[in-house]
Order: sequence, then C-alpha cells, then structure tokens
Amino acid sequence: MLTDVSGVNIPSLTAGQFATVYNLFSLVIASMLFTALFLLLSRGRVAPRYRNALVVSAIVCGIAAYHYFRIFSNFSESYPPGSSVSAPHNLSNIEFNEAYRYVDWLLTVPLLLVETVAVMALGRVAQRGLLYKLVPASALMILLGYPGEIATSVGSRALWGALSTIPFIYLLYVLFVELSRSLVRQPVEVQHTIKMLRLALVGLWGVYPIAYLFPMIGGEFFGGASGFVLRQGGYSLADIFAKAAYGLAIYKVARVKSGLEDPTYSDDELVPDTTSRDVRV
Ligand code: RET
Repeated sequence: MLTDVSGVNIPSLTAGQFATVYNLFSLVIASMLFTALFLLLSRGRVAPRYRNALVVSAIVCGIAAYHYFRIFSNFSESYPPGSSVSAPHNLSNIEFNEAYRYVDWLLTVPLLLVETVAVMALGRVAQRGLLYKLVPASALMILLGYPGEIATSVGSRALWGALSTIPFIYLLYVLFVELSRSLVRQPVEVQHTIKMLRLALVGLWGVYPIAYLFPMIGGEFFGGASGFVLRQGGYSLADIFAKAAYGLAIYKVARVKSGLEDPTYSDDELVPDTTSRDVRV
C-alpha cells in the first residue's frame, strides 16, 4: 500500500511534498514548545484549583514536542542527504517509525482527558468515576489503532481501524454527555468556551480516523506519496489544535472562572496603576 519500490514504508516524495511535511513537523515543534512555556508561566494567573489543569496541558505539549523532534529527525533521515531538490526525493532504507506518534497519543490522550475533567471542577468522586471510564477507553483506542497503522494490507487496516472506532465512539459519547451536563453548572461567562471545547472534541478528534482512512481510499490523491503527505499533515495539524490550541482554551476557562470565584484573579492586566491593587504573592 504505502510501500514504495525500495520496500521501505515511506513513499518517494517530490521536493514540494518533502518540504510540506518537513515544515509542518517543524511548525508542530514550535507550537508545542511555546504553548507549554506559556502555560507554565501563566500558572500563577489562575486560582490554585485550576493550576493542575494548566500543568497537565503544558506536559501534554512537552511530550508532543519531544515526539515531534523524534518524528522530524526520523523523517529527515529517511531521505539521504543530497537528495536533489527538484527531482523526487529518493529513499534511504530507514523506516518511518509511526510508533512515535502512537506512543505520543498513548500518553497525551489520557492526559487531555484529565485536563478536560479537571477544568470542569466536578466533585472528586464524579471526577474519578469519569476518568475510570475515559482513560481505559482512550488507551484501547490507540492500542487497537497501531497494528492497523503499520499494516500493509487494506483488510487489516480496516479491521483494526473498525475495532479502534468502538472505544472512540464510547469515549466521545461519554465526554459529550458529561460536558453538556456540566454546562448548566458553569458560569455563563465560560459556557461559550466550554461549548467550543465540546465541538473541538468531536470535530478535531474526528480528523484522526479520517486521516487514517486515506491509504484505504487510495487513488491518485489519497494513495501513495500524496496520501502520505495528507495523512501526516492531517495528524500534525489536528495535533496542534487538539493539544496546543485546546490547552489555550482550557487556560481561558480556568482564568475566567478564577476571576469570578476570587477577585484577586480578575483581569488585573486591565488595571492601569498598581496603587489600587491588592498585593499578591
Ligand atoms: C485511530 C485509528 C483508526 C480509528 C480511530 C483512531 C482514533 C484516533 C484518535 C486520536 C486522537 C489523538 C489526539 C491526540 C492529541 O493529543 C487511532 C487513528 C478512531 C481519536 C487527540
């Protein structure tokens, strides 16, 4: 399927295709690193009960930055140095290791669920009950998807993909219902952002199985080199939104709720002089 004439699992790319994937991986690294930095530096601007959500979100971005470093160098090494820039990039015999991505998801998806549940600020028992359902389902989804991702036949890709979709649907259902239920208990100021988070979960997480489908659709556009670029591009952009942009939305919810619950945290950057402010440590 993705196997090229040389037998490695990565197709020969044109210079433009190579540059597209190369630059996207580089963009992901920058987005993840600096979102992690921002979230860590902003920790003190939210109330203590929400700080954990920001730290977890920063860790998600940090783990992704590490894996994208590995993916980026693996990708560069799959093409021998000195490949012509105008002719198709020839392959080295280095395999493209999809395991980096799946190990990344195995760690980050449960953490994304933890940060989502943390920012809802449910009771301890409700929080634990929800995570007991969500975390195993997310791990199962990723573990079942991996054999399909590296499969060389359409049949086994379809089979593992279908199996992985079962926990995926369950997970989305539970999250959607819980987020909707928690909406009524949230202050009006954050309801819009929480609705956006809910939409992002379905819309963005849905990109992954769609990108996974491309090699099965095949043809000129979805198969071969073009399909490889689309799939890597789809996963990479979805990762930026599902981890970094999502983390920033979580920060916004935490910040607004902190301000409403404790005036010390209300929009202090809008206060022009320091004399009227409480001194805070
Ligand atoms: C796979 C295999 C095919 C079927 C399904 C999949 C779902 C993957 C998802 C991944 C989400 C990743 C996130 C990463 C961000 O950190 C494994 C592609 C349903 C939903 C949110």
